[in-house]
Amino acid sequence: DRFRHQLSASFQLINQSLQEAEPEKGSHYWFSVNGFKADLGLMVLRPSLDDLNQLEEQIAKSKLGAVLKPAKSYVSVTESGTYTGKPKTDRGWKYVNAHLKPTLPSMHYICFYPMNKRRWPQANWYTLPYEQRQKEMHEHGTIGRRYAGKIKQYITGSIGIDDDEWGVTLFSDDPLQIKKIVSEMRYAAASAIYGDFPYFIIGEGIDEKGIDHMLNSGWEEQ
Ligand code: 76R
Repeated sequence: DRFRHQLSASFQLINQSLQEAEPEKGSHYWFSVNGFKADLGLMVLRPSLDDLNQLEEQIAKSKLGAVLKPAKSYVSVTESGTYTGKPKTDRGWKYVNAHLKPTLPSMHYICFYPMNKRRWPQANWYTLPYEQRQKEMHEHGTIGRRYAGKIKQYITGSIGIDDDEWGVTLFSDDPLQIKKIVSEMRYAAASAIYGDFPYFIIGEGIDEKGIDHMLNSGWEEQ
């Protein structure tokens, strides 16, 4: 029991240093993972790999880190689509900046999955002419924009950084909207012909109280 309270205290310290760095140095989102792939999830945005490493070290050396077993990890850099060219309006620049240096939303559900574009002989995204990729991404974007207000999406690039090519992070207050947008996009060529999706993670955002509950309450007597 004492040990569990130490874990809570350890979590508080980690969360405190996250909060102290923000909002100047990024944003973060804690979540409870559905299914037994993992229990606790943390998405952190920082301006450099160095900042991320420092945080990873702090967690690894903490009491909480001593009991956590890494289930999945993904490193990538925020990206804003280029197929529409440079923004021409203030609203356009606002959109780009909001995707390059996001403050993660407080929506209740998070979905994360990596994505690759195929390099099959008959379906090679990387040998398509720019105009065709632009056309496919436009169709893709048209579907996406219908979810404005219901889904917040962040595309992060990971070519040369992690195992897959992009990380897709979706936030929503309604998990069925997540299922819906991903299903709908599957039928557009950008995903239907060229997309591969190694795995999915879905979870529920939790605050300090929720994490304290996860670490401390409801344990069956040993
Ligand atoms: O031209 C345009 O209008 C499109 C703007 C746009 C680009 C360039 C855009 C819009 N995306 C772009 C790039 Mn996207 N996105 C995904 C997924 O599950 C799946 O099938 C795909 C996972 C989702 C759910 C999603 C949502 N997008 C990309 C790229 C990089 C491709 C490259 O560079 O070659 C990937 C991998 C990707 C994947 N996308 C949108 C959305 C949504 C909701 C939008 C509309 C956003 C808005 O206008 O507010």
